Amino acid sequence: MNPYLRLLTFLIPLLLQGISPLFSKDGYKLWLQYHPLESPQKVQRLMGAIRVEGDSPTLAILKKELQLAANGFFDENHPLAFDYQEESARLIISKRSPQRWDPADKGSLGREGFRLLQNDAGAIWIAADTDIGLLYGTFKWLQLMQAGQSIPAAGFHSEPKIQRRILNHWDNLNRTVERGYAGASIWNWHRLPDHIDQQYHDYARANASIGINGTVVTNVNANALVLTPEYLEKAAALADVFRPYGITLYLTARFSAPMELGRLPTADPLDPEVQEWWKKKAEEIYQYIPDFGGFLVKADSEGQPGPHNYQRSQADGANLLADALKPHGGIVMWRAFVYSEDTPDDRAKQAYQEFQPYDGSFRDNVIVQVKNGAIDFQPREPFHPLFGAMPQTPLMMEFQITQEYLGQATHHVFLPSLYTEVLQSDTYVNGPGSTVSKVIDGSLHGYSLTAMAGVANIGTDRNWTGHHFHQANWFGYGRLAWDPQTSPETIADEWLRLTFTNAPEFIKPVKKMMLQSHEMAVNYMTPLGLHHIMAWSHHYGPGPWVTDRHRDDWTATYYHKASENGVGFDRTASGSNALEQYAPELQEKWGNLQQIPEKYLLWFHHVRWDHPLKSGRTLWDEMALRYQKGVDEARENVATWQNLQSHVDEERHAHVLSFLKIQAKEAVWWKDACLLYFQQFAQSPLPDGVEPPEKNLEYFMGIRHRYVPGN
Ligand code: GCW
Repeated sequence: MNPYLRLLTFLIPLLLQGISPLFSKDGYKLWLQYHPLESPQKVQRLMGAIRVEGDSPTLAILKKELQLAANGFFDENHPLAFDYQEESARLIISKRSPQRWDPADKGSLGREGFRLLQNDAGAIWIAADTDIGLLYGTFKWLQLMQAGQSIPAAGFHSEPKIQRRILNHWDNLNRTVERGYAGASIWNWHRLPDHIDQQYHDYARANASIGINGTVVTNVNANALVLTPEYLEKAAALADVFRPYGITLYLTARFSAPMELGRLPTADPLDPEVQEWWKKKAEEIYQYIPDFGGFLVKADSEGQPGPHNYQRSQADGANLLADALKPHGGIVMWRAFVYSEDTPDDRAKQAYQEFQPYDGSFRDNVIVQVKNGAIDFQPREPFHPLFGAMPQTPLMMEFQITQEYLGQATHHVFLPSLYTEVLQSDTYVNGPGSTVSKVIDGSLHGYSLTAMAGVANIGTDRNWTGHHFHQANWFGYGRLAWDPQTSPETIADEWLRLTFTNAPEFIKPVKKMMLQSHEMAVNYMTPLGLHHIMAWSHHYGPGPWVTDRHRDDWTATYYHKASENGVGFDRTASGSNALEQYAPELQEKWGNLQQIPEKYLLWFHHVRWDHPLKSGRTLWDEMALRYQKGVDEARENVATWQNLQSHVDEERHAHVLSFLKIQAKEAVWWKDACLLYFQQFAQSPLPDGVEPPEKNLEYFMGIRHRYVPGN
């Protein structure tokens, strides 16, 4: 052989070996890793004889997914065929038909549900009534195989409990992302509609794999431009990509668009010309996007225009758009995040006051989108009092997946714990057991529309979400939107297996780390019901001293009210009485200093520093020890992860490790800054076990971060 050729044959494999890890383990593949199966024989046998019935863009995606999985699961090259005869097929993917199915199997699968069954001969059937149901079923089956699990003997049935499972992107047309910490917006509006980036497909595929079926691609702080033909054409190109993955596209609507785009003198919802303008606009949108989902609207909030500008109600505003969309099947998701510019009252009370009196006045294609708590995505908040208070108006949940107030890109906080805490909270409106999840899934009040939204944490970072572990929050959000009863533990377990490995020595400690991460972050940021004490505007790091700004309710002192007499916001009858917006059972329990769960203590009460808590310690000592506990755990996480090096590829291991170190360092920053600040009022020494700060309060107050992303 020619010596050059010989050199090449020697060099190429070496080069490939050297190069491929660089590209393969950057996290881009999310939970769809498809790493080699530990015992591949059985799955290999099944995938060696597949029958997929039917033909559609969705089924083409399904076949491609099976091929991708096979390429990863098995060592050798494994081209699949999908046309085995029924008798010889071992994996059958088909819609249900009366001939094939056991007459006992009459139960509904809905538009999106599926069933996995195994027959006596060991063949697997993935069954559904729609192509998208088949795709969901296939993803689930592949996930079970990756996780080393099998289908239960009685089969596996799954149907979403919530109709619309949506991501909200706070992405601007210029590709900045409000409160986005993982790079720029993945929507490249400038290149659309002609260039379809592969990432749009990958995004849709990732969402379909966890059952997300809708996306609002533009920021709620809306730009009317997206409703112009130029941008509608671009949005339509995205909708075309998403459609076969079962994903519906929605847009945000700026309330003043009739003035900005239509040059009308008003945007008054009761003005006939305004109504006509929206009607025409809706018709136009549906010409571009025949299955357009509808509008998400932020109105009368933080500078956004809305019906208040014309002394009209939120219902007037929502109904205007609902009427325009109705003939086309679209819906309006009208946000309840409305609060006054002038701080007339406790901010926590305002959304309820604004919406509750209008229960029953909204059109049937309106759903009111309510944040999980009454302030704003704090590390911990009691559930929003609107849940349970609007039996005649469908309410949907808005969770934040992006971590605006929770350490942003670098702090590992597993959010399904937070989501579940809210979903399982009891509103008591129809007696005990009236949980928020039953409000949301429609079962409590018989809502005909149900939905959940998650503010996305996705950007152009190679691993999509900045922190590898924040992929678990996207994943977990999808799982909970499909079934709000899914436990955080199940979600963590599944995500770890799909993303990293099934090794129990890895799963056990890392799962523990994930499951305690929310409580840990609450401890080092805002223990015992403290809230909104982050730095001004960008919310990165502590800022309990923030005071005296143009709006009171954006300052920290407004919320913690610390003085020598104590700390906390009195929301009982002696204070703002926000408590009155909850059911009597909760008023009684939370209004009582002895009975209120300590996690909500300073949310509802102003408490003396020497007030004794359940531990027997004073409020001050307990607060200080909680901050320390958060720090200790953040440090332990670094050690835990360091020990797991042999289970994780080098690239992801190093990435996560450096972020965990940042988190541990910043937990100390939080602890020191907050304790020094509150100590001025508590006037007590730090209790034993709390490390004294190395810097003084002035130092912390002097820290300025100028270019925090997402701001
Ligand atoms: O959480 C706050 C954010 C704003 C955001 C607003 C909202 C999109 O600080 O950046 O605006 O809430 O939810 O509308």
